[in-house]
Amino acid sequence: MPPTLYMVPSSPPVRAVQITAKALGLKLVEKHLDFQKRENLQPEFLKINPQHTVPTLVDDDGFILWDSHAINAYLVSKYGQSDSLYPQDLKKRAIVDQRLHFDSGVASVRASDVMLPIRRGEKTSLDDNDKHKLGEVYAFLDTFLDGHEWIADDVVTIADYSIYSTVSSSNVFIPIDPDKYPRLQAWFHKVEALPETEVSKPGLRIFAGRVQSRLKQLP
Ligand SMILES: N[C@@H](CCC(=O)N[C@@H](CS)C(=O)NCC(=O)O)C(=O)O
Repeated sequence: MPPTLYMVPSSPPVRAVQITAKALGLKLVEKHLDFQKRENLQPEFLKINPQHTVPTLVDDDGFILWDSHAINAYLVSKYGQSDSLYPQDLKKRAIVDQRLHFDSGVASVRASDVMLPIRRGEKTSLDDNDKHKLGEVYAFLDTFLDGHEWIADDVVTIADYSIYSTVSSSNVFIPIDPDKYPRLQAWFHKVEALPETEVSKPGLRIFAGRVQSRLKQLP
């Protein structure tokens, strides 16, 4: 029996897990939760994940894990034919982990800070502070890419998938300026062209449609 993924298609971290599963050739049973109906706050789901977040994975043996970064590392370690997406080599893995923590602790947090007030209808435009917050993330990422093909290594890793999922969402609000962040822009197009990222695009389109309908002035 394939692992089950509790998910919402528009969620950036869910999309990162979908991409990783696709890259591994792993089929997941996707269980959609309806956040409007607060299905993630119902007792049945809270028993699985008391933090009530998606993505949440339940593996074939009942093992439960949440947080997209942890899930992706687990999936590659358990189901990967090789370690290239999450290398065993101590230093290579340390760099991938650093990028994953950057996504988890900086990039996705700032993206949420900017996006959530708009998604909730509390704001209909972006201010300079929003632009500064995401601009700084783009600048950091552009620097990480100096001398590197991919975000953490010379090969694609799960750090590319997580950061792509976050940046493809931020890009809806504040498009990457190719003059300021040429390496980031080039990397973004390369990740977008990877066949495994296709699986995440319907969810990204839902996300973009919702956000754009709430923004008075499109970027
Ligand atoms: N760091 C987590 C973030 C998970 C997260 O916050 N997911 C959001 C959707 S994008 C969620 O489930 N929110 C519902 C809630 O917190 O109740 C990850 O990478 O999985």
